Amino acid sequence: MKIVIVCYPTFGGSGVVATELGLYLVKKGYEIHFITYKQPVRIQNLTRSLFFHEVHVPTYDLFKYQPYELALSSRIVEVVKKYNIDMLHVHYAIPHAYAAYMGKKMLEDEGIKIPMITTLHGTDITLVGSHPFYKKAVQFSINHSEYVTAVSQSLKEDTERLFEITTDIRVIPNFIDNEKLKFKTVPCEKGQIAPDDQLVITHISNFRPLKRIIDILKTFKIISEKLNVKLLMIGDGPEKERAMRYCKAQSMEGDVLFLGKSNQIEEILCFSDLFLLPSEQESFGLAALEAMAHGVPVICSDVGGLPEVIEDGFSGFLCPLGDVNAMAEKAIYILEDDERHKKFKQQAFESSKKFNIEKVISHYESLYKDAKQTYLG
Ligand code: GMT
Repeated sequence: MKIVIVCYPTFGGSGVVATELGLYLVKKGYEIHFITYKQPVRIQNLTRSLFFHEVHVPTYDLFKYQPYELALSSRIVEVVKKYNIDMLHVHYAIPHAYAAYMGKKMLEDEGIKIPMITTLHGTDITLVGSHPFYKKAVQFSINHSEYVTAVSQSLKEDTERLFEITTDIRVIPNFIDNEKLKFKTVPCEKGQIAPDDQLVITHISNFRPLKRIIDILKTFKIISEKLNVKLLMIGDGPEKERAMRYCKAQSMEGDVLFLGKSNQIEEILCFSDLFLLPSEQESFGLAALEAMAHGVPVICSDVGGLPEVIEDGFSGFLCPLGDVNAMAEKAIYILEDDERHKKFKQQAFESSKKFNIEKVISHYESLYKDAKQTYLG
Protein backbone atom coordinates (compact mmCIF):
# COMPACT_ATOMS: atom_id res chain seq x y z
CA MET A 1 0.00 0.00 0.00
CA LYS A 2 1.22 3.51 -0.76
CA ILE A 3 0.58 6.17 1.84
CA VAL A 4 1.32 9.88 2.01
CA ILE A 5 2.13 11.11 5.52
CA VAL A 6 1.85 14.85 6.11
CA CYS A 7 3.45 16.09 9.34
CA TYR A 8 5.71 18.64 11.00
CA PRO A 9 9.35 17.67 10.54
CA THR A 10 10.54 18.96 13.91
CA PHE A 11 11.41 17.53 17.33
CA GLY A 12 7.77 17.92 18.54
CA GLY A 13 5.78 14.85 19.53
CA SER A 14 3.41 14.82 16.55
CA GLY A 15 6.31 14.87 14.09
CA VAL A 16 8.12 12.12 15.99
CA VAL A 17 5.01 9.91 16.06
CA ALA A 18 4.35 10.44 12.33
CA THR A 19 7.96 9.70 11.43
CA GLU A 20 8.27 6.59 13.59
CA LEU A 21 4.95 5.34 12.20
CA GLY A 22 6.18 5.82 8.63
CA LEU A 23 9.53 4.15 9.30
CA TYR A 24 7.83 1.15 10.88
CA LEU A 25 5.34 0.83 8.02
CA VAL A 26 8.22 0.80 5.53
CA LYS A 27 9.70 -2.17 7.42
CA LYS A 28 6.34 -3.90 7.04
CA GLY A 29 6.36 -3.45 3.25
CA TYR A 30 4.42 -0.21 2.79
CA GLU A 31 5.59 2.58 0.48
CA ILE A 32 5.66 5.80 2.49
CA HIS A 33 5.85 9.34 1.14
CA PHE A 34 6.47 12.12 3.67
CA ILE A 35 5.35 15.56 2.58
CA THR A 36 6.53 18.48 4.70
CA TYR A 37 8.78 21.54 4.56
CA LYS A 38 12.00 19.88 5.73
CA GLN A 39 13.30 16.32 5.99
CA PRO A 40 11.93 15.00 9.32
CA VAL A 41 14.63 14.92 12.00
CA ARG A 42 14.34 11.19 12.69
CA ILE A 43 14.75 10.17 9.03
CA GLN A 44 18.34 9.46 8.12
CA ASN A 45 18.23 7.49 4.88
CA LEU A 46 15.68 7.57 2.12
CA THR A 47 15.12 4.28 0.29
CA ARG A 48 13.10 2.82 -2.58
CA SER A 49 10.03 2.71 -0.33
CA LEU A 50 10.71 5.77 1.81
CA PHE A 51 10.34 9.12 0.10
CA PHE A 52 10.52 12.71 1.23
CA HIS A 53 8.87 15.44 -0.84
CA GLU A 54 9.72 18.94 0.26
CA VAL A 55 7.11 21.68 0.20
CA HIS A 56 8.58 24.89 -1.19
CA VAL A 57 6.86 28.17 -0.50
CA PRO A 58 8.07 30.91 -2.81
CA THR A 59 8.11 34.24 -1.00
CA TYR A 60 6.46 37.29 -2.49
CA ASP A 61 6.54 40.81 -1.04
CA LEU A 62 2.79 41.28 -1.23
CA PHE A 63 2.22 38.48 1.24
CA LYS A 64 2.52 39.25 4.90
CA TYR A 65 1.98 35.47 5.50
CA GLN A 66 3.32 32.99 2.96
CA PRO A 67 0.59 30.57 1.73
CA TYR A 68 2.01 27.25 3.00
CA GLU A 69 -1.35 25.43 2.79
CA LEU A 70 -1.61 26.23 -0.93
CA ALA A 71 1.85 24.90 -1.65
CA LEU A 72 1.16 21.81 0.49
CA SER A 73 -2.16 21.04 -1.29
CA SER A 74 -0.50 21.34 -4.69
CA ARG A 75 2.38 19.09 -3.59
CA ILE A 76 -0.10 16.49 -2.31
CA VAL A 77 -1.90 16.46 -5.68
CA GLU A 78 1.39 16.13 -7.56
CA VAL A 79 2.72 13.27 -5.38
CA VAL A 80 -0.58 11.33 -5.35
CA LYS A 81 -0.75 11.41 -9.14
CA LYS A 82 2.90 10.64 -9.78
CA TYR A 83 3.14 7.69 -7.38
CA ASN A 84 -0.43 6.34 -7.48
CA ILE A 85 -0.92 6.90 -3.76
CA ASP A 86 -3.72 4.98 -2.00
CA MET A 87 -4.40 7.28 0.94
CA LEU A 88 -3.45 10.38 2.88
CA HIS A 89 -2.60 10.29 6.57
CA VAL A 90 -2.20 13.74 8.07
CA HIS A 91 -0.80 14.39 11.53
CA TYR A 92 -1.80 17.56 13.40
CA ALA A 93 -4.97 19.15 12.06
CA ILE A 94 -3.56 22.66 11.50
CA PRO A 95 -3.13 23.29 8.63
CA HIS A 96 -2.55 19.74 7.41
CA ALA A 97 -6.14 18.49 7.48
CA TYR A 98 -7.34 21.60 5.69
CA ALA A 99 -4.61 21.39 3.03
CA ALA A 100 -5.20 17.67 2.52
CA TYR A 101 -8.93 18.24 2.12
CA MET A 102 -8.20 20.76 -0.65
CA GLY A 103 -5.80 18.28 -2.26
CA LYS A 104 -8.46 15.57 -2.08
CA LYS A 105 -11.02 17.83 -3.76
CA MET A 106 -8.62 18.83 -6.54
CA LEU A 107 -7.90 15.16 -7.18
CA GLU A 108 -11.62 14.39 -7.23
CA ASP A 109 -11.95 16.95 -10.00
CA GLU A 110 -9.58 14.82 -12.04
CA GLY A 111 -11.50 11.62 -11.27
CA ILE A 112 -9.06 10.40 -8.57
CA LYS A 113 -10.60 9.26 -5.28
CA ILE A 114 -8.43 9.19 -2.19
CA PRO A 115 -9.44 8.71 1.47
CA MET A 116 -7.94 10.86 4.18
CA ILE A 117 -7.11 10.02 7.79
CA THR A 118 -6.52 12.83 10.28
CA THR A 119 -4.67 12.15 13.52
CA LEU A 120 -5.23 14.75 16.23
CA HIS A 121 -2.30 15.33 18.57
CA GLY A 122 -3.36 17.83 21.19
CA THR A 123 -2.50 21.47 20.77
CA ASP A 124 -4.10 21.40 17.30
CA ILE A 125 -7.35 21.01 19.28
CA THR A 126 -6.95 22.28 22.82
CA LEU A 127 -4.71 25.30 22.36
CA VAL A 128 -4.75 26.46 18.77
CA GLY A 129 -7.55 24.70 16.94
CA SER A 130 -10.41 25.77 19.13
CA HIS A 131 -9.43 29.45 18.92
CA PRO A 132 -12.38 31.31 17.33
CA PHE A 133 -10.13 32.46 14.46
CA TYR A 134 -9.42 28.85 13.40
CA LYS A 135 -12.27 26.82 14.80
CA LYS A 136 -14.61 26.70 11.77
CA ALA A 137 -11.89 25.60 9.36
CA VAL A 138 -10.47 23.02 11.77
CA GLN A 139 -13.93 21.61 12.49
CA PHE A 140 -14.71 21.49 8.77
CA SER A 141 -11.54 19.58 7.90
CA ILE A 142 -11.98 17.13 10.79
CA ASN A 143 -15.57 16.43 9.74
CA HIS A 144 -14.50 15.94 6.13
CA SER A 145 -11.82 13.38 6.96
CA GLU A 146 -12.90 9.81 6.18
CA TYR A 147 -11.29 8.70 9.46
CA VAL A 148 -10.23 10.65 12.53
CA THR A 149 -7.99 9.36 15.29
CA ALA A 150 -6.93 10.92 18.59
CA VAL A 151 -3.87 9.95 20.63
CA SER A 152 -5.85 9.56 23.87
CA GLN A 153 -9.37 9.19 25.19
CA SER A 154 -8.92 12.55 26.88
CA LEU A 155 -8.14 14.24 23.55
CA LYS A 156 -11.16 12.57 21.92
CA GLU A 157 -13.36 13.97 24.69
CA ASP A 158 -11.78 17.43 24.41
CA THR A 159 -12.37 17.43 20.65
CA GLU A 160 -16.02 16.43 21.07
CA ARG A 161 -16.48 19.08 23.76
CA LEU A 162 -14.81 21.93 21.87
CA PHE A 163 -16.13 21.24 18.35
CA GLU A 164 -19.30 19.99 16.69
CA ILE A 165 -17.95 16.70 15.47
CA THR A 166 -19.90 14.51 13.06
CA THR A 167 -17.18 11.91 12.38
CA ASP A 168 -16.47 9.07 14.79
CA ILE A 169 -13.12 9.60 16.55
CA ARG A 170 -11.08 6.46 17.24
CA VAL A 171 -8.49 6.47 19.97
CA ILE A 172 -5.11 5.14 18.84
CA PRO A 173 -2.47 5.98 21.45
CA ASN A 174 1.13 6.89 20.76
CA PHE A 175 3.64 4.08 20.86
CA ILE A 176 7.19 3.08 21.59
CA ASP A 177 9.52 0.60 19.92
CA ASN A 178 10.79 -1.40 22.91
CA GLU A 179 12.62 -3.85 20.64
CA LYS A 180 14.56 -1.10 18.86
CA LEU A 181 15.62 0.29 22.24
CA LYS A 182 16.69 -3.15 23.47
CA PHE A 183 19.11 -3.64 20.60
CA LYS A 184 20.45 -0.11 20.51
CA THR A 185 23.86 -0.18 22.09
CA VAL A 186 24.20 3.40 23.26
CA PRO A 187 26.97 4.06 25.77
CA CYS A 188 25.22 4.58 29.11
CA GLU A 189 27.66 6.91 30.80
CA LYS A 190 27.03 10.09 32.73
CA GLY A 191 30.44 11.28 31.55
CA GLN A 192 30.97 14.92 32.39
CA ILE A 193 27.28 15.45 33.18
CA ALA A 194 27.20 14.26 36.79
CA PRO A 195 29.34 12.31 39.25
CA ASP A 196 28.35 8.68 39.81
CA ASP A 197 26.80 9.28 43.22
CA GLN A 198 24.55 12.08 41.99
CA LEU A 199 20.96 11.34 40.92
CA VAL A 200 19.87 12.76 37.57
CA ILE A 201 16.44 14.30 37.06
CA THR A 202 15.47 15.06 33.46
CA HIS A 203 12.92 17.18 31.63
CA ILE A 204 12.46 17.26 27.84
CA SER A 205 10.10 19.63 26.04
CA ASN A 206 9.66 22.60 23.74
CA PHE A 207 9.77 24.99 26.73
CA ARG A 208 6.39 26.52 25.92
CA PRO A 209 4.44 28.22 28.74
CA LEU A 210 2.10 25.23 29.11
CA LYS A 211 5.07 23.05 30.14
CA ARG A 212 5.31 25.10 33.38
CA ILE A 213 9.09 25.19 33.35
CA ILE A 214 9.35 27.20 36.58
CA ASP A 215 7.40 24.45 38.40
CA ILE A 216 10.17 22.06 37.40
CA LEU A 217 12.81 24.33 38.91
CA LYS A 218 10.80 24.87 42.10
CA THR A 219 10.22 21.12 42.47
CA PHE A 220 13.88 20.42 41.87
CA LYS A 221 14.92 23.00 44.47
CA ILE A 222 12.88 21.23 47.14
CA ILE A 223 14.28 17.83 46.15
CA SER A 224 17.85 19.18 46.18
CA GLU A 225 17.47 20.22 49.82
CA LYS A 226 17.19 16.50 50.71
CA LEU A 227 19.09 14.61 48.02
CA ASN A 228 22.23 14.94 45.90
CA VAL A 229 20.62 15.65 42.51
CA LYS A 230 21.26 17.30 39.17
CA LEU A 231 18.61 18.57 36.74
CA LEU A 232 18.98 18.19 32.98
CA MET A 233 16.76 20.47 30.89
CA ILE A 234 16.60 19.24 27.30
CA GLY A 235 14.96 21.25 24.51
CA ASP A 236 14.49 24.86 23.63
CA GLY A 237 11.66 27.37 23.47
CA PRO A 238 10.21 30.63 24.72
CA GLU A 239 10.48 29.90 28.47
CA LYS A 240 14.14 28.93 28.45
CA GLU A 241 15.54 32.41 29.06
CA ARG A 242 13.21 33.00 31.99
CA ALA A 243 14.15 29.61 33.42
CA MET A 244 17.85 30.43 33.17
CA ARG A 245 17.31 33.77 34.90
CA TYR A 246 15.36 31.99 37.63
CA CYS A 247 18.23 29.56 38.20
CA LYS A 248 20.68 32.45 38.49
CA ALA A 249 18.48 34.32 40.94
CA GLN A 250 18.07 31.15 43.05
CA SER A 251 21.80 30.26 42.83
CA MET A 252 20.92 26.96 41.17
CA GLU A 253 23.15 27.37 38.13
CA GLY A 254 25.59 24.66 39.17
CA ASP A 255 22.84 22.08 39.63
CA VAL A 256 20.78 22.72 36.52
CA LEU A 257 22.13 22.08 33.02
CA PHE A 258 20.35 23.44 29.96
CA LEU A 259 21.48 21.18 27.14
CA GLY A 260 19.32 22.55 24.30
CA LYS A 261 17.73 20.49 21.53
CA SER A 262 19.21 17.04 21.32
CA ASN A 263 19.16 14.04 19.03
CA GLN A 264 20.68 11.98 21.83
CA ILE A 265 17.57 11.48 23.92
CA GLU A 266 18.30 7.76 24.38
CA GLU A 267 21.80 8.41 25.69
CA ILE A 268 20.43 10.90 28.24
CA LEU A 269 17.42 8.85 29.36
CA CYS A 270 19.67 5.85 29.82
CA PHE A 271 21.29 7.38 32.94
CA SER A 272 18.30 9.45 34.10
CA ASP A 273 16.78 8.52 37.47
CA LEU A 274 13.52 10.46 37.27
CA PHE A 275 11.52 12.44 34.70
CA LEU A 276 9.49 15.57 35.51
CA LEU A 277 6.53 16.71 33.39
CA PRO A 278 4.34 19.21 35.30
CA SER A 279 2.47 20.46 32.17
CA GLU A 280 -0.74 22.41 32.31
CA GLN A 281 -2.07 20.32 29.42
CA GLU A 282 -0.80 17.21 27.71
CA SER A 283 -2.94 15.13 25.36
CA PHE A 284 -0.62 12.14 25.76
CA GLY A 285 2.91 13.01 26.92
CA LEU A 286 5.12 11.13 24.49
CA ALA A 287 8.25 12.35 26.30
CA ALA A 288 7.00 10.62 29.46
CA LEU A 289 6.43 7.37 27.57
CA GLU A 290 9.94 7.56 26.10
CA ALA A 291 11.31 8.03 29.61
CA MET A 292 9.34 5.02 30.92
CA ALA A 293 10.60 2.85 28.08
CA HIS A 294 14.11 3.63 29.34
CA GLY A 295 13.10 2.57 32.86
CA VAL A 296 12.73 6.13 34.12
CA PRO A 297 9.78 6.78 36.50
CA VAL A 298 7.73 9.92 35.83
CA ILE A 299 6.30 12.58 38.12
CA CYS A 300 3.70 14.62 36.27
CA SER A 301 0.55 16.65 36.65
CA ASP A 302 -2.79 14.90 36.71
CA VAL A 303 -4.12 16.46 33.49
CA GLY A 304 -5.29 15.51 29.98
CA GLY A 305 -4.08 12.14 28.72
CA LEU A 306 -1.26 11.74 31.28
CA PRO A 307 -3.32 9.43 33.55
CA GLU A 308 -3.74 7.13 30.53
CA VAL A 309 0.05 6.84 30.24
CA ILE A 310 1.41 7.03 33.80
CA GLU A 311 0.02 4.61 36.38
CA ASP A 312 -0.16 6.49 39.67
CA GLY A 313 2.02 4.80 42.29
CA PHE A 314 3.37 2.27 39.77
CA SER A 315 5.28 3.90 36.89
CA GLY A 316 5.46 7.22 38.74
CA PHE A 317 3.00 9.64 40.32
CA LEU A 318 0.26 11.99 39.15
CA CYS A 319 0.10 15.20 41.20
CA PRO A 320 -2.32 18.14 41.30
CA LEU A 321 -1.42 20.79 38.73
CA GLY A 322 1.05 23.34 40.11
CA ASP A 323 1.59 21.50 43.40
CA VAL A 324 5.39 21.61 43.52
CA ASN A 325 5.47 20.34 47.12
CA ALA A 326 3.51 17.21 46.18
CA MET A 327 5.74 16.59 43.18
CA ALA A 328 8.91 17.02 45.25
CA GLU A 329 7.53 14.77 47.99
CA LYS A 330 6.77 11.97 45.49
CA ALA A 331 10.13 12.41 43.80
CA ILE A 332 11.96 12.09 47.13
CA TYR A 333 9.83 9.06 48.01
CA ILE A 334 10.99 7.29 44.84
CA LEU A 335 14.61 8.40 44.92
CA GLU A 336 15.56 8.19 48.60
CA ASP A 337 15.38 4.41 48.81
CA ASP A 338 17.52 2.39 46.38
CA GLU A 339 15.30 -0.68 46.40
CA ARG A 340 12.13 1.37 45.90
CA HIS A 341 13.78 3.33 43.11
CA LYS A 342 14.79 0.10 41.36
CA LYS A 343 11.22 -1.18 41.68
CA PHE A 344 9.76 1.99 40.16
CA LYS A 345 12.28 1.85 37.34
CA GLN A 346 11.27 -1.71 36.52
CA GLN A 347 7.57 -0.85 36.79
CA ALA A 348 7.96 2.19 34.52
CA PHE A 349 9.57 -0.05 31.91
CA GLU A 350 6.84 -2.71 32.29
CA SER A 351 4.14 -0.05 31.96
CA SER A 352 5.63 1.27 28.71
CA LYS A 353 5.05 -2.12 27.09
CA LYS A 354 1.32 -1.37 26.94
CA PHE A 355 2.20 1.04 24.15
CA ASN A 356 4.31 -1.34 22.15
CA ILE A 357 4.62 -0.23 18.53
CA GLU A 358 3.57 -3.57 17.04
CA LYS A 359 0.29 -3.60 18.93
CA VAL A 360 -0.56 0.07 18.37
CA ILE A 361 0.35 0.19 14.69
CA SER A 362 -1.90 -2.78 13.97
CA HIS A 363 -4.79 -0.39 14.72
CA TYR A 364 -3.55 2.05 12.06
CA GLU A 365 -3.13 -0.85 9.67
CA SER A 366 -6.74 -1.96 10.20
CA LEU A 367 -7.80 1.58 9.42
CA TYR A 368 -5.78 1.61 6.20
CA LYS A 369 -7.26 -1.74 5.12
CA ASP A 370 -10.76 -0.55 5.93
CA ALA A 371 -10.18 2.71 4.04
CA LYS A 372 -8.87 0.86 1.01
CA GLN A 373 -11.82 -1.53 0.91
CA THR A 374 -14.44 1.10 1.57
CA TYR A 375 -13.19 3.91 -0.62
CA LEU A 376 -11.04 2.32 -3.27
CA GLY A 377 -12.88 -0.99 -3.78
O1 GMT B 1 4.30 18.90 23.47
C1 GMT B 1 4.01 19.74 22.64
O2 GMT B 1 3.58 20.82 22.93
C2 GMT B 1 4.20 19.40 21.17
C3 GMT B 1 2.96 18.76 20.63
C4 GMT B 1 3.14 18.37 19.18
O3 GMT B 1 2.29 18.75 18.43
O4 GMT B 1 4.08 17.71 18.79
O5 GMT B 1 2.69 17.60 21.40
C5 GMT B 1 1.38 17.06 21.34
O6 GMT B 1 1.44 15.84 20.60
C6 GMT B 1 2.23 14.81 21.22
C7 GMT B 1 2.24 13.60 20.29
O7 GMT B 1 0.97 13.07 20.10
C8 GMT B 1 1.67 14.48 22.60
O8 GMT B 1 2.44 13.48 23.20
C9 GMT B 1 1.68 15.75 23.47
O9 GMT B 1 1.09 15.46 24.71
C10 GMT B 1 0.89 16.85 22.78
N1 GMT B 1 1.05 18.11 23.53
C11 GMT B 1 0.04 18.67 24.18
O10 GMT B 1 -1.08 18.21 24.22
C12 GMT B 1 0.38 19.92 24.90
